[in-house]
Amino acid sequence: MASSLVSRNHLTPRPAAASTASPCSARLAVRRARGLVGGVRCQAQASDMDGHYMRRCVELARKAAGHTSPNPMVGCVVVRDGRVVGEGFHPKAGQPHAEVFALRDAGDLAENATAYVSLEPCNHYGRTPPCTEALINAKVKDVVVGMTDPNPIVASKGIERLKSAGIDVRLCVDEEASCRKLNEAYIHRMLTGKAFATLRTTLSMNGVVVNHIGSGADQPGGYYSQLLKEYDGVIVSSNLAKTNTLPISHEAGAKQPIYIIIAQGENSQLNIPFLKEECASEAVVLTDTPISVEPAGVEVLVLDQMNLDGILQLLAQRGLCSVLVDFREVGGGIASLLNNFQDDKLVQKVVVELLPVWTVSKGPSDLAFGGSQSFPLKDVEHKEVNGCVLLQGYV
Ligand code: AOF
Ligand code: ZN
Repeated sequence: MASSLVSRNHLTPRPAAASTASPCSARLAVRRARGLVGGVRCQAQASDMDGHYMRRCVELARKAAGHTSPNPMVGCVVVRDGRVVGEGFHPKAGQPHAEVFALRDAGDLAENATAYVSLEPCNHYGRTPPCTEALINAKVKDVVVGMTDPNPIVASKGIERLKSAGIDVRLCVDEEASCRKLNEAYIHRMLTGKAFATLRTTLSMNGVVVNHIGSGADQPGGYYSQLLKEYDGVIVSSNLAKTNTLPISHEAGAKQPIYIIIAQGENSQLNIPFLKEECASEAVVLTDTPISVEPAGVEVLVLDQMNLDGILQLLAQRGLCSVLVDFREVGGGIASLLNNFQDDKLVQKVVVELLPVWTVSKGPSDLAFGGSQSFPLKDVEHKEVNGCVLLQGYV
C-alpha cells in the first residue's frame, strides 16, 4: 500500500512504551525525549488527545466529499491550551487549503498552538501558496499530521520544511489508517495515474444480476444516493443511458458525478433521452466507432481500444480520482471491460446490493469476470438497508 512507498523516517512517532520496546527503539525513545533524533528538535510526548483531534480533522475533511478532486479531502484543527481555537477544511481545488481556513479561524490564538492536519501540509506553490509558510508565519508550536502526502511534489518536503523552521512534527499513528481511507482514491490516483474504481451491482437472492436498485436506495439518505455523492464519475452502459434516468445523488449539497457512457458496437446514433441539453457537458461517451449523440454537446471520444486500463488513465488525467462502475446487466458493454480487473489491479473495491427477491433468469446470470483465479475480498463489511443487504469489500 501507499505507506510502503512513502518514507516516514523523518517523522517523530509516538514514543514506544518501555515495556514493549526493543533495546534499540527504547534507546531511540530516550534520545527522542531529549530531543536529539536527527539533529532536529523533537516533541517529547505525543498528546493523548491526538487521536481525538485527528478524528475531528477527518470529520471536517469529509464535509467536502465529492468536491475536491483532483485534490484530496483535508481537515485541520488548531488547539491551544487544550481548547479548539480554529477549524477548517479544503472545500475544492482552487480554493485555500484546510490549514489556511483553520489558521484564519484561530487568528492570533494560533501562536504556540498545535495544528492537527489529516494530510502533510504542502510546501509548494500550486493553485494556492504553501501551507507550511502559513503555519510558520502563524507561529504554531507543533504540527500533528495524519499521513504523508503521496504527491511527489510534496512527499515529505512539507514536514522537512516545518522541522527546519523549528516546529515539532509528529505522525498520529493511531489515525493514520483512517486518514488513508479518507483519501484512498486520491492516494491511488497519485501512485498509479489511474482513477480508483469501485464496481457496484445489484443481485437477487439467487445471484441474478438485477437491472434496477433496491427501493429507497436512490432517495435522500439511501445508500446509492450517498455512494454517488462520494464519486467523481460513474461508468454506465449505453443500454442504461438509452432507457433509464442517469444516476443522481439526492444528498444535500452533492456534486453530481460525471457520466461516462460506454458505447461499444453502437449504431451510428445514440440517444440519451433523460439527459437535458443544458447538462450535456456532464456526460462523455466512450465509443469504438464514430457515432453522433443526442442531446448535442455531449463529448464523444472514439478510443482505439476499449479497455478499462486506458479509461481509468484517461479519467485520472482529467482530474477524476474516483469512479463508480455501475454494472446493471450481464453481457452489456461493461462486462468485457471487467474481464481481468483483479489480475490487472483495475478495480479496487466492490459494492454488492442483495435484494430480497428470487428472479427467473433467461440468460447467463453470473458475474464470470474479474481475473484468472477466484480470490477472497478483503476488509469486507455488510449492513442491512431497507430489507436489502449491502456488502462491500476490497479487491
Ligand atoms: C494541504 N492542505 O487542504 C490540501 C493539500 O493546487 P493546490 O495549491 O490546491 O495544491 C494541490 C496539492 O496540495 C494536492 O495535490 C496535494 O498534494 C496538496 N493538497 N495540501 O496542505 C490541503 N488539499
Ligand atoms: Zn496546502
